[in-house]
Amino acid sequence: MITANFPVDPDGRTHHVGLKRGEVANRIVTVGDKARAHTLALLLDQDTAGRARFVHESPRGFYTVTGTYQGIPVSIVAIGMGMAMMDFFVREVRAVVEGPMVIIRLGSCGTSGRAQLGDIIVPDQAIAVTRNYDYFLTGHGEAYHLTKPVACDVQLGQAVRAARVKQGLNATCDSFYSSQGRQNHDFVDANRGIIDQLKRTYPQFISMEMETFMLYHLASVSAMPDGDTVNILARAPQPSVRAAAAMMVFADRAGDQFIDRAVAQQLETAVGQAVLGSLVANVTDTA
Ligand code: R1P
Ligand code: URA
Repeated sequence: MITANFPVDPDGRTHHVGLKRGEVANRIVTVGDKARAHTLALLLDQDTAGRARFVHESPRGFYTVTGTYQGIPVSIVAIGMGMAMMDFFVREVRAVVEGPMVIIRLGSCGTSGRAQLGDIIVPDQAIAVTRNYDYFLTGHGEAYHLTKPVACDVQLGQAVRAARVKQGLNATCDSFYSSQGRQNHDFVDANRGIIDQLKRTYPQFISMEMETFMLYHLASVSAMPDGDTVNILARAPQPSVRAAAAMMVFADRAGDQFIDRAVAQQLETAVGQAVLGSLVANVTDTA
């Protein structure tokens, strides 16, 4: 029977991500777009000696490749954009994977000036920036709400961080446009001051994108079956999902420049290799 609480089809496939037990590994690299997933899939062990590789696209556009990297099972999952898609992805893969999980997001981001085009940022913390709809209804309060920071998994963050990588606080925004301070004359966005507000509130602010906070947040409240799922202040003593992110700087907002597509593709392969390497090599307590 399909329940309304957590719908899965008769084969056990979750309703949006479309995966069932055995189709997704407990070590995952998640990306935004399918082309990046294809680039990363080329880095996986190739199909010799009949080693099968699983590929699946759900009707909602979640695209999964499962194979091995250096002999260890890994999945690459393209989820699209935004915190809601990250929420679907993390919850639905968690539901069909046994035991501890490690998830690294390989994404792109903009920077307000503390980094340069083509830099890699591994944010040790992330906040969410959300539009305050009441401000646009009433004119009262702030137009955007900034949360407190949530941290990545320390060990995993260190593993992903290589010599050239920058760190800092990432702002995960609920829009590419309004809450990232892009000016658009078609809408009232009240966002001229948002980047300065971020810099003032969080001096370590370095990057803006649209998913990482949700990944860190869900990891921070994930619990092993015997963990404390009730007292959120106590936090799950042993999170069942450990998370980090590596983000390529595609937009320099201070210099108003966007990365060249060819440069971005080279970057994706290099960062992909580093991320897959840390996913399989440096994380000790994952099956
Ligand atoms: C916007 O262009 C998209 O790029 C960033 C943002 O978070 C948003 O999803 O990440 P990805 O490159 O991973 O999609
Ligand atoms: N992704 C974002 O969300 N913002 C940028 O400026 C670049 C990539």
